[in-house]
Amino acid sequence: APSIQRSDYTPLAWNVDGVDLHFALDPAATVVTSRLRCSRNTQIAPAPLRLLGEDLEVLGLTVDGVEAAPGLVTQGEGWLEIALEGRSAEVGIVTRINPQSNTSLSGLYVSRGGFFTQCEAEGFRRITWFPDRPDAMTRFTVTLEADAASCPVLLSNGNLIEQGPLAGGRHYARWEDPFPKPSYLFALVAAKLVALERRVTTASGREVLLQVWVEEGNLDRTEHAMDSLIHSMRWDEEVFGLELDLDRFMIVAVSDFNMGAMENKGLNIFNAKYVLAKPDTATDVDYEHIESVVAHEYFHNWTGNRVTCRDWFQLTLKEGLTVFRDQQFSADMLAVAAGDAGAASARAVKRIDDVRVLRAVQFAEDAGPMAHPIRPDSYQEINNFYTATVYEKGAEVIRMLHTLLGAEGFRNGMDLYFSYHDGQAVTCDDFVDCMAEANGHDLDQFMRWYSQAGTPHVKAAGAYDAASRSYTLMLSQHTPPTPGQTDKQPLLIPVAVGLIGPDGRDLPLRLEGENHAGVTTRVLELSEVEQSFRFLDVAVEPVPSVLRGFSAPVILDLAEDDARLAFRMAHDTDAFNRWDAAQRFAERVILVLTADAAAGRTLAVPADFVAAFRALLNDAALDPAFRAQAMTLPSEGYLIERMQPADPAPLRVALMHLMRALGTHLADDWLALCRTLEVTGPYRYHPTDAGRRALGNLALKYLAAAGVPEGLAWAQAQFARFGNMTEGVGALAALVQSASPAREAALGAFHARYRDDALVLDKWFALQAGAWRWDATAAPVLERVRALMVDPAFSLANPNKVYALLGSFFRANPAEFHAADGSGYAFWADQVIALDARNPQVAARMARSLENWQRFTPALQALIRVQLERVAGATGLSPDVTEIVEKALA
Ligand code: B3K
Ligand code: ZN
Repeated sequence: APSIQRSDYTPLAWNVDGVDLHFALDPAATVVTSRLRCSRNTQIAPAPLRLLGEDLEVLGLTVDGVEAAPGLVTQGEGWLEIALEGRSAEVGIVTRINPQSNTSLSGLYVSRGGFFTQCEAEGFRRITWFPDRPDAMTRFTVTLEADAASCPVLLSNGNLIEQGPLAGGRHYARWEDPFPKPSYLFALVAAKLVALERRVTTASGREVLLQVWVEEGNLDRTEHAMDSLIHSMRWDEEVFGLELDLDRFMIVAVSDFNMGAMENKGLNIFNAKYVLAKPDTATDVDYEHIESVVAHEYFHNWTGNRVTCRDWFQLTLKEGLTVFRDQQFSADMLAVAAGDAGAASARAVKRIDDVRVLRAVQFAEDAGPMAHPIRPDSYQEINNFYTATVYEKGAEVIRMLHTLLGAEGFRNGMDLYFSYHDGQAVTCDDFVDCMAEANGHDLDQFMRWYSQAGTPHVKAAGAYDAASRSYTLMLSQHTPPTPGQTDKQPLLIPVAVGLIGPDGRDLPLRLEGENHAGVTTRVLELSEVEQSFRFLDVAVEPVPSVLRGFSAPVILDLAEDDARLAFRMAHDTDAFNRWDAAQRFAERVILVLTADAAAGRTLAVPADFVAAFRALLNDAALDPAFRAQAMTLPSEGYLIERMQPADPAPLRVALMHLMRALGTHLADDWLALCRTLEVTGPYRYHPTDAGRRALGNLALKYLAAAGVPEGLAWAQAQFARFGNMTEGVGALAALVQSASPAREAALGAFHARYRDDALVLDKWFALQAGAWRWDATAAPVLERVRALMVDPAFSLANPNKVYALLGSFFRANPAEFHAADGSGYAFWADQVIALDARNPQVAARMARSLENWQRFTPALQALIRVQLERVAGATGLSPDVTEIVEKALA
C-alpha cells in the first residue's frame, strides 16, 4: 500500500477564509451544501484548489455562482482539483451522503436515532469536498435542519446565532464559530438529548455556559463530568494562565464511538463511557478516567485547537503535550484531595498508573513491527498512528522537558509558544524551539527523541570507594534497531538518582565539581553513550536508586540481587522506585516459576519474596492505594514482552501458582487487612476511599484465587450487598477469578440486575473474556466468548462491546487466546475480517493484538502466520488493516 512521507509536505495553494455549511439532515439522504470563500496563497507558485472527498455523491459544483465548466475540474482517487483564476473565488458544492449506512463511525453517522460526527483525522472529507488537512484553518458558519421531533437538539461549534421552526415538522439552528479551525475540529450533533447546565465565571470575569448533553434517562449520571470540566478550567487558568475562549462549552455523550472522546471546538463529543457516572454504575477507576478524559479534551482547546498541527506527522505536538497536561492535572487533583500528608503518595500512585500503561503497551509497540518515532516519518493510514507512542511516549518526552527546564522554565516556554503561534498550524520543532528560546537551553540533541524509535536501554552500575568516600555511577545507553532505523544516536536522558544509606535513609548528594550538597535526588543528564558520575563525601556504601519517578521512558538495567530489591521495596524514599522494586522482584520470581513450569519442575515461591510482600501488606503507614499498586503483579502483557520466547501457557501456570501461594501463605494477613479497610458512609469519589476499596478488592482477589473459604465468603457477602459499583465489580472479579462454583450465580445475578445498562454490561463481558481457568475442568474461555457474541446485549456494531469482549480476550487473556491448537487465532482472523467490512478503525485495533507475533514460540508463530496471511489475503481489506498485517508479515 502507498505510504505518505513527512518530507513530502507542501503548503496549500489556496486558503479557505470562510465556509458556510448547510445540512439538510436525513438518515438515509443528507444533503450538504457548502460555500468556500477561497483566496490564493501568493507565497507559492500558482496551483489549482485541491479538495479531498470520500464516498460522496456530488449534486452540484459552482465557481463564483456559475456551474463549473468540466474543463476546470480534474478528479482522481479521493481528490478533486479546480483550476481557479485570480486571487479569490467562491466555490459551491452540494453533496449527498447516507449517514445511516455509515458504519465506520467516521464522518457523519447515526447512533440511536441521532446524528453525530467524528472528523479527526480524515472524516470531514466523508461529509463534503474540502481541503481536509489540519493546516487549512477556516471560519465556519453552520446551519442544521432536521426533524424537530426526533432531533430536537441541534448543535455545532461556537455560538448559536439563530434558530426556529420550518415547515413539515422540521426546524433549524445556525451556529458560528468565531475561531478559525481545521476541518478535523468540526462537529455537529442533532439528537434527542437533555443537558446538565452550569454557568461559571472565568479568571478574567466572563460568564460562560457549560453543558453536558446526554439521553434523557442519563441526566443523573452527568454531575461528575461537569465537576471535572470545571476543575479542568480552573487548573488551566492557574497553572498555565489559559482561559476558556468561548461563551459556551458543550460535552455530548454518544453510545457508538470509536475511541474515547474528541476535542471539537466548543463541542466535545465523548464516548458515553467517559461521561456517564453514578456510584452504582461506575467504579472509582471509571470516575478517574472520566476526570482525565474530560480534562484532556478541554486542555486541547489550547494545545491542539488554538495552536494546531501543520500536518498529521506532528500529531504528538498536540497529543503528547495534552496527555502530559492531563497527567499533571490528575496528579494535582489527587494530591489536593489527599491532603498534605498524603499528597506525595497520591502523586506516585498516579505516576505508577501511567508508567504501567507505558511499559505494557508502548514498550511493546516500540519493540514490534509498528515501532515509530513519536513523530513518524511515514504512514499508510493515519488512524493507525493514534498510538501509545504518539500519546504516552510523547507525553514522557514533554515530561522530560519539564524535568530538564523546571516548572517555571517550562511555563515560560509555553507562554512563548502561544505568543508566537496562537492561531497557527505548526510543527514539533516550533514547540521545542520555544522551549529552547525561553530558557536559553540548547535542545538540538533532545530533538532526537522526536525522530528515533525504540525504547532506549540505560545500564547503570555503581562502585563505592571507601578510601576516597566516593561513589561512582556508570551510566550507558543503547537503543536497539527498529524497522527502517538501524543506527541509533545517543539521546539526552534525564536520570534521577538517589543514594540510600544502610539505615534506609537517603544520603545527601554532592556531585564532583559542584559545591552544593543537601539534595537527596539529583537529575543526571546522560547525553553520551557512556558517562560516569562521581558523588563525593559518601560516608558508607549506598544502595543506588536510579530513574526515580521514572524520569525517562527507558528500560533500566541495574544488577540487583533479591536482598537489594527487598531492601528498596522496604525503604526507597522515592515511592515510584519503591513500587518498581516490588515489580522487579515479582517479575524475577514469575519468570523463574515460568521456566520451571515449562520444564515440568515443581514450583516454589521464594520465602524472601513472600516475606517482602508480607511486609508491604502489613505496613499500615503506607497509603492503601500505594499498597494496592505495589501488590498488583506486573501485567501478563508486560511479562510476555520480557520473555524470550514468549510462552503464555507456562506463564499463566506461574501466575496462578504465585497468586495462590500469596493468597494461602498470607491468608490471615489479607483477612485482617480486609477488616481494617471497610469504608462507611455514602459513596464519594475520593482517593482515600478509592485506595481502601482498591486494596480491599485486591485482597479478595488473592484470597479467592487461593480458594480461602473466609475470603470467598467475604467476596460473596460483598457482592450480595454492594453499595457501589467498585465494591460490586471488585467482588464479582474475585469470584470470577476463582474456582468457586459461586462465580456463575454471581455473573447471572449481575446480568439480571444490569441487563439494560450497556456500560455496566461491558464490565460483565470483559470479566468473562479475561477470565483465567482456575478450575482446570472448565471449558476454554473461547467457548464462553463465542456464546457471549450471540447474547442480545452484544453487537459488533458497537465499539465498546467489541473492546469489552473481543479486546479483553485478545489482549487481557494471553494464555487462552494463544491456545496451543490455534483456535484463538482462527477466531481472531474471523473477527478482524468481519469487523473490517463495517468499521476499519475498530478492526485495525483488534488486528494489532497479534502484531508482536514473532516474540512467541515457533509452534505458536507458525499458527499465527497462517491467520495473518489469511487476513492479509482477504478481499476488500481496508488500508487500516492492510497496513497492520503487512507490517507484521514484513
Ligand atoms: N484527538 C482525538 C483522537 C482522534 C482519533 C482519530 N482516529 C482524541 C484525543 O486525543 O483527545
Ligand atoms: Zn488528545
